[in-house]
Amino acid sequence: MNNTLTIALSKGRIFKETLPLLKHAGIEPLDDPETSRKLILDTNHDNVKLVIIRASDVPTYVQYGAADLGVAGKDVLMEHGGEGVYEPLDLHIAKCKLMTAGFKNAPPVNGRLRVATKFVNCARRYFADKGQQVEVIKLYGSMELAPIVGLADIIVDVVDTGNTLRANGLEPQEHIADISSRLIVNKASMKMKHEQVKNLIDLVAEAVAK
Ligand code: PRT
Ligand code: MG
Repeated sequence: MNNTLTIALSKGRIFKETLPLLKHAGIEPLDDPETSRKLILDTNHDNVKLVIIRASDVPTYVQYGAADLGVAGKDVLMEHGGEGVYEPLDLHIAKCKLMTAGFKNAPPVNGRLRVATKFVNCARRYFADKGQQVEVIKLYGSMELAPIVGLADIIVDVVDTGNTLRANGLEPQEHIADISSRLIVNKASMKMKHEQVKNLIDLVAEAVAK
């Protein structure tokens, strides 16, 4: 094991909202991922690197130890299952809700409800717990389109303001979970790099509490 700490982050809201927390911990990237094409960003510490990847890939990188730590939405973590990672800290950033959504006053569905989502595991679990038989259809984006074109009756997606849903004639319906981003840690890194990892968690926790 080396003494480099690798932190996996996604571009966009998670990167933006994590930056001040890392700054409080004394870590500042030397490049901006929004303008740089680099996938590995150096920081002001020789032994701290940031890897910039898709939001849904963050738990996988941390699970396999390709990154020691990461920041991921609870939606992404629930979908991944959380194997091989600890989740020591709720960062209270990138908050939203995982919800079902559909047309207002939609007529009742004959037969199995068709649910389009990228959160297939979350959706299956949610409807199974309710004892409702559904057909889950995996999509990778633009879920709002599915009910409009008749691909599905409803969708499961993360919702913040609900503006995207409303702009497409849909409304948020059932609340599945409150979502925020979490700091996650590879289980082996937590043991092998305990001092470094613990120190970082403590500093980030301090920044969250401020
Ligand atoms: O974009 P990509 O496919 O690479 O991945 P991603 O969409 O998962 O990444 P990103 O960066 O968009 O989201 C990262 C995390 O931010 C998610 O996993 C959530 O935990 C969290 N988050 C918080 C959100 C939102 N708020 C949010 N509003 N993720 C997505 N959205 C979407 C929403 O689905 C809608 O399409 O943003 C759009 C605007 O939302 P409204 O409700 O305000 O209109
Ligand atoms: Mg996105």
